[in-house]
This record gives sequence, structure tokens and C-alpha cells, in this order.
Amino acid sequence: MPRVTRSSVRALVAFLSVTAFAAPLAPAATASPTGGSRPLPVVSPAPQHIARVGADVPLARRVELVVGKDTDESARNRLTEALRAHGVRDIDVREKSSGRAPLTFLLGPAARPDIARALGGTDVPERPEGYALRVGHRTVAVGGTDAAGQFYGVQSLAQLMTRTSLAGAEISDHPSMALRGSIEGFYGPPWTRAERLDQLDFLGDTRANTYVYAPKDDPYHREKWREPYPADKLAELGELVDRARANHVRFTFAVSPGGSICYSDPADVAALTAKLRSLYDLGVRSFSVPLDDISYTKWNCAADEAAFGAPGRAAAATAQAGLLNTIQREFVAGHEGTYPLQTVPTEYGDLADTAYKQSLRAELDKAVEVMWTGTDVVPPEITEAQARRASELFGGKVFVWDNYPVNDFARTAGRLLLAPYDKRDKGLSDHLSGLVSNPMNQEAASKLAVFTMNDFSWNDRGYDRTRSGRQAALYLAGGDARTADAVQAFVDLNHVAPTFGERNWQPQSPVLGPRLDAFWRTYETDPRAAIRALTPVAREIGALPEILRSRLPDRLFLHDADRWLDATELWGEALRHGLAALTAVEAGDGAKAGRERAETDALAERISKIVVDPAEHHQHGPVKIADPYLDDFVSGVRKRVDQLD
Ligand code: LTM
Repeated sequence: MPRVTRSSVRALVAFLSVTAFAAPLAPAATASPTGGSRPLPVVSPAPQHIARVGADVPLARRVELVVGKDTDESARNRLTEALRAHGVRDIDVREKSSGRAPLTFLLGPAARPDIARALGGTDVPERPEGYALRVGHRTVAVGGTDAAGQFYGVQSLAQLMTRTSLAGAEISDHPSMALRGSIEGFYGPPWTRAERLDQLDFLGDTRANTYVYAPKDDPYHREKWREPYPADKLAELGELVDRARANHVRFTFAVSPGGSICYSDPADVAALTAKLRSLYDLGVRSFSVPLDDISYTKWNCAADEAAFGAPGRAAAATAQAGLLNTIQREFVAGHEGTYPLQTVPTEYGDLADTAYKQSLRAELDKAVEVMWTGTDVVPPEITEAQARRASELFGGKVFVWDNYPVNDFARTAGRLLLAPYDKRDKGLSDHLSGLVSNPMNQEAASKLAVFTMNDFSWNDRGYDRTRSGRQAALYLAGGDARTADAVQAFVDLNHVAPTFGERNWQPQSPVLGPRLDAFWRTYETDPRAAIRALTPVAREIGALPEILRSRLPDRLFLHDADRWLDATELWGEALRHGLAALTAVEAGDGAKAGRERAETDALAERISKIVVDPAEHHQHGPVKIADPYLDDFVSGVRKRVDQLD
């Protein structure tokens, strides 16, 4: 397995090392049967079970690491990196413990006798991708139920490390949902090679196991689906497949033939199979044939009318089920090491029991994973009852394609969507086979939201939006608390999550918005106090871009957010000049008020001219932040100054 040479590892290790300073877990999770009352560090995603079992253990400069032939290489690399990042100089890697080291790490399958012994009473979950770990006085054991479990166990262990010690904890953990991660499934400029590599590392960092390659604007994915990838594109895909494997991520290759396929034509079925096979040969073991956003009430060829009858919902489902069953049974099932075929049905965003769904659930092979976006393309919520109904309609657990934080539709024009995941019921894991995010055109900026989504899909019942949002900010900030504060302030300015309709399913600026509302309320009765209270807020907003640009280790994020940061800086200035105008109004200085009002207007005008980079964003137009609050502030200033005239 190729070694993960990861740009994000330094940031992650730094992030992991300061989580000890972050908010402690709920007290119940830190109960301390054997001493040590300090709260445990926050671990993300939240483990199913974590408890203190002893005092913190000092991290020695010299340790032993006991591995076997079944030790996962990526897990071992991660552990080595984490130990070195915490000052361990000498790591003596061996197959058997000498019994003499001040601290010994055991890493491998949970059933390995030395690991099983050291885990003692710590429960090993009998679940795929599960792990158990226990930090003892001289021995630290990490055992996985499989290789991915080892990898995830090491990541949790790394988060128990502070600068000089390891928290005395035990963790028993496994994912609540089988499939977790992201689907590059948006319209608009596909991610670059560097962005995809970054995403794969990120998914590994957040214990996600799925990346679906389905960029709508890759011609070889849709329009030219019959054509093989040119050699250079294939080589690039091969690099991604390797990186995914090293991160325990299933690179899922999707090809969307629905716009032109002739379902009854054996040549088309052969072309589709050949395309999938070319990716199998690269090492891909997970495949998807999405059939979203196509017409399903007309055929692409006369032969289909002869084969399936007049076009319509039921006939379309029969044709699609036939194609998918052939791919599942004759290609997927016949190739070693593959996972079940995935699909997105043409009806993917509702709960109506139509002739299409009736035929699909009667005819589609039960092995095929069916995706569903909720009660709409971008639903305001996903409840347990809805997911249960979806599983009835599609004849089995559904795989949620959540259109968040995607920003390719009209109401997201000019926006970054950065808010933590929300309004998805705890308990959804009982009805879903998995959940993936459809992220933004901007890969790195998507990580804030996707981090929290991966938290949710790992442990939906333990998900805490506030905690997860903070952890996401810390992750991006390389663990630095002050930088994370700035990230969260920036999130607040870019918090809105629109739906396809008029409603937003997440509000804009839940911190700044009420502050500005309160400002105007106070201003009516006590203008000076209102101005005093808002002055530091204006300063903080203006300072945000400089803090982020100088301190944030994630350069791809800074690139993605560049124009929004430019706008933020100018908004900070506009707020300051607006407050100066209002101060002059209070002082009865009409001339100064007029000058400051003109400055405020000029800044607002400059901001309105900052547009998204059309090469990087499907929806073009001016960037938007903290709307309508900031514009309303400028209007309020104008009104007060004009009243003075
Ligand atoms: O959601 C699905 C299944 N398909 C498309 C996506 O490709 C697109 O990104 C989203 C958001 O606009 N809407 C869709 O219908």
C-alpha cells in the first residue's frame, strides 16, 4: 500500500495536539473509575464509548511499537507521525515487546493475543471498521476489527495526546453508518487534482470511507460516457485511487449514461461495462451508475420503445433496473473485491409512491445501493420518519446524497456555505446505509461543513452541532484556538444554507445578525452605548482576513475564500466608517457625518463589485456575506445622516 505523503498531516497533528484545550466532553463520558479527574480531550468524530480508565500517561522520548504482519501500514504511519509530532524521538519498532520500554504501543488486529490482553475489559465492537483502544500505565493498545478500524483507532489515539502526555482513556468505537464521505457530484468546474488529493486526505482524517467521483462537468462522466479516458486523465485517476486506498477511502467511480443510452442495445451495455472495467484495472473496487437529472419519459432510441413499450415512469424503471442488474450481476459480482453497485434513481428527491418507484423496488437487485436526497433536491430537514418511508419506497435502506454544502444552484450564487450540519434526526442511521455530502465547487472551503457531516454519519446519536463546528474550525486552523475563533467568525458571515425554494434551511449570521438588530434597537434610545458596543465588532470583522491569511495553514482554503475575505475586510471598514458617521450625527457634525457616509457608500459600492471567479464557481455574480444585515446597516446609516440635513 502506498505511503500517505500528506500535506494535511502537519495541520492534523497540530489540530490533534490542541484538542486537549478544546471543550471537554459531557461529564458522563469522562467518568473516572480508576482515578484521574481531568476531562478527556474532545475526540472527533465522537466515539460511541469513551471513558477515563486511569491517570494520564507521560509520553516518553523513547517508546516501543509492536506491530505484526496484519498491522495496517497507514495506521502505523499515522501513529509514527503522531508520536514524532509529540516529541517522541526514538521509536523502536518490533514484533514482540521487550518488556523493558517505559511505554509500549501495540497496534494491529484486536484479536492479536498481546493486544487482546492489553485491552482487558475494554469492549471490542464486533462491527466493520470498529476498534478498541486502551491507554494503560505502560502499555497502550489499539486493536481494529479490520484494517480500517486500526487506522481509525490510531486517529482517536492521536487526539488523546497533549504536548507531553496521553490521556488515560479507553474507547470502543464503530461507525453508525456503513458509507460516509463525499460525492463530487455538482455542476460547474470540477475539482482539480490537488483538490481531490486534499479531499481524500481529509476524508481519511475524518474517518470517512467514501469518495464518489461524479463531477457533472467531466465530459467523460456524462456526455462522452462511452469514450475511454485519455491516458493522462486515466493516470490522474490512478493517482487518486492510490491516495484513496492509503486513506481507507473507497474511490467510487461513477459514470452517468442516462442522457443518451439505449438500454436495450447490447453495444451500449458493453461500452458501459468497458468503461467500468478500465477503472477496475486501475484498482477501483466501488462503482456507481447515477441516473439523476435525465428525462425518463422519453427514450433515447426507437429500440427501447420496442423493448419496453411506450415511454413512461414504469417503463423507465424497468429499463434502468435491467441495466443496473446486468452491471451488478455480470460485472460487479464477477470481479473480486468489489462493493455493491450504487445508483441515483431518476426520482431521488421525494416520497411519492409513483409507478417509477413501484417498478424499481420490484425489479432492482437488492444488492444495489440506492441514493436519495430527501424530500426535495435540497431538503430543509431529514427526519427519521422520512428516511423510514424512503426505505419502504425503494425496498431497502437508502444511501443519502445530501445536497449540502453544494453551491451550484441559483440561490447559492455568490455564496460559500460554511455552517455546521444541522436538522438531520439522530437515529437516521437505523434507516440509512450511508450519507455523503455533495460539496461546493470550492473543495477546501467545503471541509468545514463536511467535517461535521462526517461526524454525524460516524455517530449520529452522539452528534453535537456546536462541538462539531468548533472541532471543524480547529481542524482547519491546525489546532490553534485563536485562528479557530477567526474561522468561526468567518463561518458566521457565510452561514446561510438556501433550499431550492424561498426558505433557507440554515439562517444567515446567527451571531452577527442579532447583534446588528440589537444595535439598531439600542440606537433608538441610547445611540452612544450602541456605537460603543458595535465598535469592537467592526474592528474584529475587519481584522479577520489578516488573521486568517497570516495564520491559517490550509492554503487551498485561503485560495477558495479569497474574494470573500476581500469583501470581509472592506465590510469591516464600511462598518467603522458607518459608526463614525453615526457618531458625527450624535455630535451634530453634519459635515463629518456626510463625509463618513460617503466613505461608507463608496466601500459598499466597491464590495458590490467583487464577483466570484467564474473559473471556479458554477453560479456567477457578486460575492455575498452576512446578507442582508450588512447592507441594512449601510441603509440605516444613510437614513440617519440624511435626517440630519
Ligand atoms: O442531487 C442530485 C442527485 N443531482 C443534482 C446534483 O448534481 C446537483 O449538484 C444538485 C444541486 O444543484 N442538484 C441535483 O439535482
